[in-house]
Order: sequence, then C-alpha cells, then structure tokens
Amino acid sequence: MNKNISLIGVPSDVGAGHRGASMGPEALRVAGIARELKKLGFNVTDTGNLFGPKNPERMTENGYRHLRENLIWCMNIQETVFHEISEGNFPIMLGGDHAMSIGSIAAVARFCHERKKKLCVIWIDAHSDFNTCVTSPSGNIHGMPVAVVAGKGPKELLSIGHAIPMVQASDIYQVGIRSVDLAEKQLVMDAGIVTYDMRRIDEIGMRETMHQILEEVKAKDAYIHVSFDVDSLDPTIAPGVGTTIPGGLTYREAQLCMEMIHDSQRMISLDLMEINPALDFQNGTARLSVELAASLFGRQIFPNPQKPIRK
Ligand SMILES: [Mn+2]
Repeated sequence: MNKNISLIGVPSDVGAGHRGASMGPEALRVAGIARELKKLGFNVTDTGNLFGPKNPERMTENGYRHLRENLIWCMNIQETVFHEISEGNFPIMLGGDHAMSIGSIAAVARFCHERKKKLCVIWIDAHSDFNTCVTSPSGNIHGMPVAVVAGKGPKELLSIGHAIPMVQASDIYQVGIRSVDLAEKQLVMDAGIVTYDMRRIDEIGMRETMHQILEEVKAKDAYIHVSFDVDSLDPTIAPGVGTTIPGGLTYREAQLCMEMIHDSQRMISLDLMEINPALDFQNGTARLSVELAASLFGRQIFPNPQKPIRK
C-alpha cells in the first residue's frame, strides 16, 4: 500500500439540503485523522482546504440546486486529487457533502484510464445517490453523484470526467443502502449498479457481502476507490449527518467492511463524506469516522493472527 497520504479538506455543503457538512474537514482533523494514520506508519501531509464558492442558499433552478457552485468545487477537487495521486500520493478527501465525490472520482478514473487500469468504486451509503433532475424531489446534487459518475446528469458535471461514463455502472458496488426514491430505484436497476442493501446484508452478513464484492474486483484486477458516506452507519452511533435513516450499519459491520477492503490491497483513494458537526454530539461522528479510516489503513485488533476464513 502507498505509504504517503495526502489529506485534502473540502469544506462544501453546496450540494446538501442542510448546512453544516462544510465543517466536516475540521471535525475530522480535531478527531485526529492525521495522528491515527501516522500511528499506522504512514507519512501524512495535510494539504489544507480547497477553496470554492460559499453556500448561496438558493432555490432549485431547472431541477438543480447550486449547479454552478457544485461544478466549481468539483473542478477544483478533480485538479487537486489528480495532482496528488499522479505524484504518487494516496488522496483522502475530507468532506464536505457527497456531491464532491464527482470531483474525486473524476480524478481517480482519469488516473486509472491513463495507466490502463480498471477502477471499481465501493460506495458505502444509506442512499443510492442516483437521482437525476427529473427524479430528485429536492434538486440537491449530493443525491446525484453516482448517476453523474455512471454517465447520467447535467453536461457541466459530466464534462469533469475523462470520458462519459467516468466509471461503468457495473463497476460500482453499493453497500448499506436503505433509502431510495421511487423513480430513482428504477434508474439504479436499469443502470446495473451492484447493490447490497440492508436486507441483503442482514441475510448474508457483512463478511459474505464484502467477500463477493472483493472477489469480483479481484477478477477484474481493478483498483478500488472507497466513497464513504457516514450516513451509512446507524444513527444511534453516527448522529452527526444531514440525513439520518434508521436501520444502518453497526460499528462492527462497518469495521469489518473496512478491514476486508484493506486486506484486498487494492484501494488507491478515499472520500470521508457528510460529517455534519452542527448535528453531532461532542464530535463523536468524526471520531467514529477516524476509527473506521484506521481500519481501512490496516489497524487490526491482532496483527493478522489467523488466516482469513474461506469457504
Ligand atoms: Mn451519499
């Protein structure tokens, strides 16, 4: 695994319905993200925060809220993440609302395209984030990034990528889903996104879920980008998010998910998104996110004492 990590703060909430995710990067820093990753032996550089438009709190226009502001943020993110990953660093985006992942995935997809490597995205979220301006009830762009990445969305956002789509829908794996708008559901199924919703996780367990995903990724010999929306976690353990949905991932389910992604040794980039300190209690949601990030970067209860269980 790449030993040089670059933290990239993205203090945006222009894509979200509630204000406050713009304070997420600082909450993650206060919770010790750099310190914990350094403990695991990584060289961590905090590149500071990117600049972008302030939240104008406008109404929806032509099906989108703040399209121009989202576009500027995502273009800046694309440029910086592409620079960092091309320099040989592992980019971690400290979000910020989830629309910003359009920028980071555009960058990582471009990087993989140039190196003739396949990219798979593991999208851990309560929501499918696959709305369009037609299906979205709110016009908030943080409900649309997966659709944009998979080639459906406004031409301005699509143009950030090296190609349309940036990532094939069949290379996007969703974990933790439990809230999908009715019309959005049809789009997700038509697109062919691989969805592990909460019922499927209940039935087969997180170990089998991640085993199936990672075996497919291995068969494709792909790199992995992890886009982690903290609202995938159960609200009882992660209340500091804009859109809490009951019935989410438990602490151990989330941690096992991260541990198994780490063991695959295929992850090249990460988004930590939608932490909203305005809705949190004593920064607990950011601290939990740091714990999970540590698991993604190899923190283990014991230093790999047993071989992983295989069927
Ligand atoms: Mn999301």
